[in-house]
Amino acid sequence: MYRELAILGGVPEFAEPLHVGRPNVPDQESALRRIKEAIDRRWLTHFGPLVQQFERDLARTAGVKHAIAMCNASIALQMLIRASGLKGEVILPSFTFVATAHTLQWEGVTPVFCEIDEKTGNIDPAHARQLITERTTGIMGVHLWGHPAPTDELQALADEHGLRLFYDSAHAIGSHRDGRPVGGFGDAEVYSFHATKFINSFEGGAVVTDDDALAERIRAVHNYGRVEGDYVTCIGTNAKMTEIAAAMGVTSLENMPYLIDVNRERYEHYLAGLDGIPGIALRRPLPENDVNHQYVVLEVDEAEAGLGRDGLVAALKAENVLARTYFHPGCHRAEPYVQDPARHTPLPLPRTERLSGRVVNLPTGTGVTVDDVDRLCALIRAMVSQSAALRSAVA
Ligand code: T4K
Repeated sequence: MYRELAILGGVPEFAEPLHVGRPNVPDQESALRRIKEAIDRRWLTHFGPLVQQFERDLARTAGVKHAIAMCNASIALQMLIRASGLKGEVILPSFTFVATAHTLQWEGVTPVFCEIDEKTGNIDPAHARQLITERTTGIMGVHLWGHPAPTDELQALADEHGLRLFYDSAHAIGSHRDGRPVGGFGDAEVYSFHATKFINSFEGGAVVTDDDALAERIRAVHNYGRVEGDYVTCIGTNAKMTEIAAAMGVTSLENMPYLIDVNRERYEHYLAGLDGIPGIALRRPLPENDVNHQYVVLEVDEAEAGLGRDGLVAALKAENVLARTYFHPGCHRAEPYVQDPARHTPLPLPRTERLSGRVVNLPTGTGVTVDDVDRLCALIRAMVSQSAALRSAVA
């Protein structure tokens, strides 16, 4: 429809859709070789050699002693919550993927949604402090879009109130804060290796921690409660990672420096290509945060751009660019939590509401070329400069 208006400045169409979350498969040959070796060994799951290697590689990446690989990050979060004995209420940002909240609720813990710092999109420790009650047992930080949360402030708050501090680090493997890798903060962190993550194992997740006792309990709960042989110590389940998943995980992880370079190169093209477009700003990392750039996030100021975030997403979709609005509208607006705001959202969350209505995630990673990025930026520039015409087309 927009193209018919002939207002897109002659920027060519994308013949194939551009996706956010297109999986990276950096070295197909090695992944397939490892998968074949696993099949030849007839050792397909249950702590096989590839899972063991992946766990060693992950622990080294995180700078911690223990990594426990699992079938996905949601289950890894649940195993962590279960093994650590969290109860009552846990404080977390509303501005995250709903899995962060659901895993707590699924384990019988009440998620209590906290406000964010609008500059970073991450949890605001000052608001977290206001939410602490006698029922609070922990804080679940999130390194949103791979940008590390304020770890020092959260640690100080947790220490002051005797709370467990965990991180949902689904987006953040390979990111650093003040030179320290994400994975070693708080009592434990959880990575995701879902296909859409820049390091993937088809589906997968892992808990990383320095806490020996916690690691031992997680190992038990993720394997039917068994520690050695058939000796059962607790009620567990089956959350194990397969060898096939680990084959992909090991291969992805050994290519992480290359994949971060790919992400950074695309981010820099976005930075240059979007420079000076009124009302359009790329979210940038704080100086103390070195990030993996797996999410490229644009903020749209409707008053200046003349086009709102949702209008931009619709206009891009018509051009075969499938942008995402991670994480609109915030967990506190999700059906299961909205029904009991006094319990889940005792504070108003105006910053979360504002930011979640203004951001859009753009395609990056090996699934797009820098030429695609340059063309996409030119499209956005044309859309904003012709926003009045676009607005009447959307209406
Ligand atoms: N905590 C946080 C903060 C998270 O963001 C997530 C997951 C979790 C915890 C839980 O982790 P896991 O349990 O998943 O390990 C996706 C992912 O399913 C989810 O992993 C991710 N976060 C969330 C942010 O996004 P969808 O429904 O938006 O993804 P989907 O399947 O629609 O795919 C997105 C795009 O990727 C599509 O445009 C197509 C493309 N794609 C996707 C897949 C799966 C491909 O091209 N190939 C593929 O194989 O949830």
